[in-house]
Amino acid sequence: MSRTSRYLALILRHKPETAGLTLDPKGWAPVQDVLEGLGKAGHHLTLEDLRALVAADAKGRYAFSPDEQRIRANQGHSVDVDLGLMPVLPPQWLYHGTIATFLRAIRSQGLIKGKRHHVHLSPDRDTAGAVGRRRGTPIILIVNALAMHEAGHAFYRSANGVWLTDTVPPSYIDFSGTGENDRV
Ligand code: HQG
Repeated sequence: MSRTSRYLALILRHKPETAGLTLDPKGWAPVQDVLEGLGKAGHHLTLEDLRALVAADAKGRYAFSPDEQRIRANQGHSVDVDLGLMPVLPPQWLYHGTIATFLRAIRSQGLIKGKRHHVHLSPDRDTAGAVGRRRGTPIILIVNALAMHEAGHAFYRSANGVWLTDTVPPSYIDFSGTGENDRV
């Protein structure tokens, strides 16, 4: 993730005010204002540059409105926005990449969303591994998403394929790949 992309994530997800931006209720900001905000922070981009950054982002973090007048982050916000995602049927299994330090708390509380709007789940092990690796040696938890759905938990999928849900109670988590079962 480049410094510019990191700054864009900061202003579109967490602190729009640092770039003088206001997000609308669905998280959109005017492209012109975003370019100005980036420029003031030393990231001088043309519209073409921004288009290229959005297209090249490995995780599809950003999206333009169809008329290209506005831009938003596809997920990951801590500011209060409503992305307007519709609940969708999840696959049987989803994956969550984390690290050993958090296992004890996850065993008792389940997965919680913390500052983000949702718990983030991955569609496959490799992606979950990459998410966990941001913090250390990854540990992959398997979530019985279909059973959660059947029990009434809503699942959403962001524009970049990340699965989102409110919370994952411990009873739906398979900890068997963590090596922890031997110790409890
Ligand atoms: C852990 C990146 C203690 C959780 C990635 C994680 C993802 C708990 C951390 C996206 C816990 C939260 C999201 C509990 C969960 N007790 N720790 N009860 N429940 N945790 O960054 O899922 O680059 O908010 O395991 O690729 O790591 O931002 O969530 O380690 O898609 O686009 O608390 O962020 O995408 O960390 O990552 P995060 P995450 P971007």
